Amino acid sequence: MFDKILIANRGEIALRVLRACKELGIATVAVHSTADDDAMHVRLADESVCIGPPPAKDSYLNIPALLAACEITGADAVHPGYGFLSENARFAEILAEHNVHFIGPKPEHIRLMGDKIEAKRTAKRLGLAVVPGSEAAVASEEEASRLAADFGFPLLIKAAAGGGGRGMKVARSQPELASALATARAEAKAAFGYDALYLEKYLEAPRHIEIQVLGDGNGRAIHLGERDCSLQRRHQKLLEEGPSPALNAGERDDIGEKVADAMRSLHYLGAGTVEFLHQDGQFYFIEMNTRIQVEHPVTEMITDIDLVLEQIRVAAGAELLLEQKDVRFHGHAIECRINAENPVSFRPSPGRILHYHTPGGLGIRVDSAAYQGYEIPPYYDSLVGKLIVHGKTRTECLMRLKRALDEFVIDGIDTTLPLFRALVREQDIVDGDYHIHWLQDFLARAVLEE
Ligand code: MV4
Repeated sequence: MFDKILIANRGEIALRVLRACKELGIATVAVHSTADDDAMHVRLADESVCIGPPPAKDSYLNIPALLAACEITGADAVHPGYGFLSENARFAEILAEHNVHFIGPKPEHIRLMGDKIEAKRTAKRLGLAVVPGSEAAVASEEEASRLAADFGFPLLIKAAAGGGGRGMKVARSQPELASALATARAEAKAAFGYDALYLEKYLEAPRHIEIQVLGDGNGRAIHLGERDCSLQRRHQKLLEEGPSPALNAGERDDIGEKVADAMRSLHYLGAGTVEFLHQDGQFYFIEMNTRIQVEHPVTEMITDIDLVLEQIRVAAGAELLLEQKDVRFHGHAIECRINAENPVSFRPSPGRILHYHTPGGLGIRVDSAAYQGYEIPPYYDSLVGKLIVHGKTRTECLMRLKRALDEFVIDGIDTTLPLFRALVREQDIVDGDYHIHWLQDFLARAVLEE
């Protein structure tokens, strides 16, 4: 096992990793920018190293500074959390070259899934259904037109380097195709410096359902069920839940086993999330994330498996002791991402938290690095904390969630708490009847009703 882990992140996920390390008896190193001198992850770690000025590119993304911090402290492993360097294959390789373990997948798998065309090709080869579309990069307008004749409109043009919704364009008819292709290519080039594009049949109103996996790199892999992450605004998830209201136990086992099999064939190492669109009872693979995700607590609450602890164990070379039959699903969990944003305009609202009171009681978990008097810096994402609620049934979970949202106090800044209080009272949410465009439609309606 590792002796000392450096956590190359900040905020609630840095705390989450720290907690797993403490329970394993592993020493911890926090790194921080000068904007995070007063951050909770710095206070709770055994040691801390300042790695640069506030902009992330100079601190949390600064590989030489992180290497120096490993060297100074003698850390033998790095946990990257999510975001920042978590899906940077080169970072994982550089750490290995310096005899520091990366707590995450093999670099080859990070790289493979980073190219969405390669990821899709791999998923298909491993037996997962993909959205009908081009099997390689689309080179020209003529080729796109030929594919359109095969698949029909509407079509979605995606960037190979994209993901998370960046650089996508819908084409609803032949006359729209050329300009959609040109715009997508220019945007991909500008955003990623890589303009390879691919094309898919556009699904009008699917759900976003993702499967959590764990592998030990030697052919053992399990799935931990799904999370329904359809409630998003501009590709930012707001509320996630598991199990998905759209699946029954048979469908869950079926897709889960297919995904676990694929991960066994790959010899996947670490935690991962395989993303699907789900429409009319069918699953279509779209992408895979090779990191721990923000919404991982939903899965932890319904399986009682500590995903970060398992990540650390398998990264240290331990074999996966959990077998699929050991994974038991119980009850229902919902996570709300509480952001420091205006709940109507979604404008970021950094600043000092004057009053802070978190809800408690049975089935309530709050993952946050916030505290009374803490000043949220303007440089990073606006997540203040995650409220995760568990119940024996979805109904019980929603009752507890309503109650917990009413208890939560964060004063001094704007937060998205009022939005969640409204959301959980919407009939469609109560019924679990929503898709990836539901939230945008709701927000448009809510403004009209004001
Ligand atoms: C799609 C799609 C419809 N059809 N692909 C957006 C993020 C990226 N991960 C994939 N995305 C989509 N891909 C096909 N063929 C619709 C979306 C999409 C979406 C997906 C998941 C969650 C929210 C979304 C919001 C808008 C569009």
